[in-house]
Amino acid sequence: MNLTQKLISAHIVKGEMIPGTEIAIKIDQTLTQDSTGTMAYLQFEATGVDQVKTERSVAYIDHNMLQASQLNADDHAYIQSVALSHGIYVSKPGNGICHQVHLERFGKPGKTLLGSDSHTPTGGGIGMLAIGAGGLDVALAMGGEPFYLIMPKVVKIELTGKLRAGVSAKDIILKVLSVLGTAGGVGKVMEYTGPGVKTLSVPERATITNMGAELGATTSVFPSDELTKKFLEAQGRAADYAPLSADQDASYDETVEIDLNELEPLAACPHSPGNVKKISELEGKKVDQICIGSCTNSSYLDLMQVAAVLKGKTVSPNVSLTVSPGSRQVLTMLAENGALADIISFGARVLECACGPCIGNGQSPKQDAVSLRTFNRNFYNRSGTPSANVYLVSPVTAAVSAITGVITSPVGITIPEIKMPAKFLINDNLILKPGDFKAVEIVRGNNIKPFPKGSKLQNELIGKALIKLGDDITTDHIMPSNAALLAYRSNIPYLSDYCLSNCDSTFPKRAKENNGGFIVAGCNYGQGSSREHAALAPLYLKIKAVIAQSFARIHKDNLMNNGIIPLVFENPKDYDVIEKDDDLEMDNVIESVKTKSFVLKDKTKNVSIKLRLECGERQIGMLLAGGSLNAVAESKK
Ligand code: MIC
Ligand code: SF4
Repeated sequence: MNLTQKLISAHIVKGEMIPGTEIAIKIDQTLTQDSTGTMAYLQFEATGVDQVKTERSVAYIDHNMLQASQLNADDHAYIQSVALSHGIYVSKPGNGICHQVHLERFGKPGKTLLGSDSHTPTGGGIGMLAIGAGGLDVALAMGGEPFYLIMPKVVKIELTGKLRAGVSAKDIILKVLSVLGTAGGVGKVMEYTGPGVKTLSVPERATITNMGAELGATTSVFPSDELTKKFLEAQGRAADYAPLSADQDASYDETVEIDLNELEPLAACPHSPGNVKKISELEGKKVDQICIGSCTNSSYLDLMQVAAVLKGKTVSPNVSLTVSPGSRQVLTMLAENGALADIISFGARVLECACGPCIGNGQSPKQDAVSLRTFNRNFYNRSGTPSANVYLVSPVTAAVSAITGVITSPVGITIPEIKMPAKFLINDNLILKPGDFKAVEIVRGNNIKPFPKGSKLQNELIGKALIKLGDDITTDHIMPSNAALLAYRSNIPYLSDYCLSNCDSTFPKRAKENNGGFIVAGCNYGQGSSREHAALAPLYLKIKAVIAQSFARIHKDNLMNNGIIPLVFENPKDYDVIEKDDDLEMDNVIESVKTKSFVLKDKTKNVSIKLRLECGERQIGMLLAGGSLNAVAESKK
């Protein structure tokens, strides 16, 4: 068996490991973060479960850090109180980004992890089966329900050779993205093998598995080996180690070969992580802003390399440089060994250990800026500046470019080798253990509004094509997140007024005037984040179905969890037929869901279009009931 099959077979509770069929797996650990967490815990409370049934569940507070009013602080107080009263650990604000901290303090090779954040696959860097999902799925998993997914195909990514100086793990995943594209991983797990694996440290592996999310992959995974063991020992967690690898004769559905010797520094150009070019093609481009950090690239290793490049130099006069360490462990270690002083002396603006600019929470660059970021996403307007051009690069590329003020290749620059520490600094005083607290009162700020619930499916769906979108619409298009909106993650009525505003600001108003309707889109609809708000806001606006050429996994599940039908064209060319404002109608909907085959009448064009529902058997019941919570409630009757 390959490693993915081994991990799945150790957790499978329903179905068989046949790619394309529905399976259910037991979830050992969960994580939530605050921008999806408030909603996830409201949903968890709705399930009526008293104490979590997982081995370990952790609530991180790392996204909504800007406290421009009481709203975020209120949500944080709710998360802390609801978590502690239900047996969930809390990582307080300032402790770091969920994925970085989970890797450091909680992740265990061989375990399953479900997280309400699309970059949960970071845990694959230590051999976990770590999957991102909507908050509702995570809420159900906390209550002991298995997680349902389509058994993925497994892609072998065979790494040979060794990276040259100046070439980084980030360049490996950018290379994979250039080969497979942003939809190339849908329905697949990326499994890294080959002699190149042992040349990559745990944080480097985690950079790669983290950004596997940008391929649309179910997850990505590395073997758990001697380096994993050393990493866990250095975190004081030797007992959590378990060796894991694929069998010698393991078979795979596809293979991608990457010779690390031949890689060169790369960048993802605006506005997609899949728009990859060589740094050598971009060299000399003037840069206005550089941001180093995010769950992809803010480890001890990353920032030590950055500090080594910046030491004794000065930031280019035209560049604003920010550095956000991934965790307090990283920041404290840099402070203790003097590297932080090198970063500060260089002229960097050191931000707190959090997502920060990665989610548009501050540091929006100036108009038309070129912003170089070590992050994982450069979707349109994610930075908060619509005209900005964001390039995704490795930390060393970012660091050398901060010196020169133009995009610069790090190849040829002497960067001292950074060794992984034999012992990380361990201080868990910002992690609250539920056992230490008794009878916690749940605190609910008045911004927490009831979330919309789906209702039983109607047999006839009538409405307009309210919007016609192209390919690769991201969840940042569907439900934008920025400093102004993040505080409203627990207030869907408010957020829904911004739904799809990155594509057409009149959409929410027209949806309300028309009592809902349909969304029509091209390929890979809903790529990017796990935010359920990208389904809840359309649900609130009475969107009945989304008709697309194809969907991204997490968003499609979120739609179905909330009772919205995701339909694909039987003949992709029919996409061209439907135009905005066409009157659409589907009857016999209940039977159509059961047979997964629909006929859509475009009354304006007077044509019938065949549509297909691609889902598991359980999701049929969910759609009929009007969403996952209704289906679970019905099953308990
Ligand atoms: C992201 O990187 O897009 C986020 C913000 O972390 C999201 C979660 C969210 O929208 O709250 C994700 O990746 O799932
Ligand atoms: Fe936070 Fe950015 Fe990572 Fe999302 S991608 S978890 S916003 S750092």
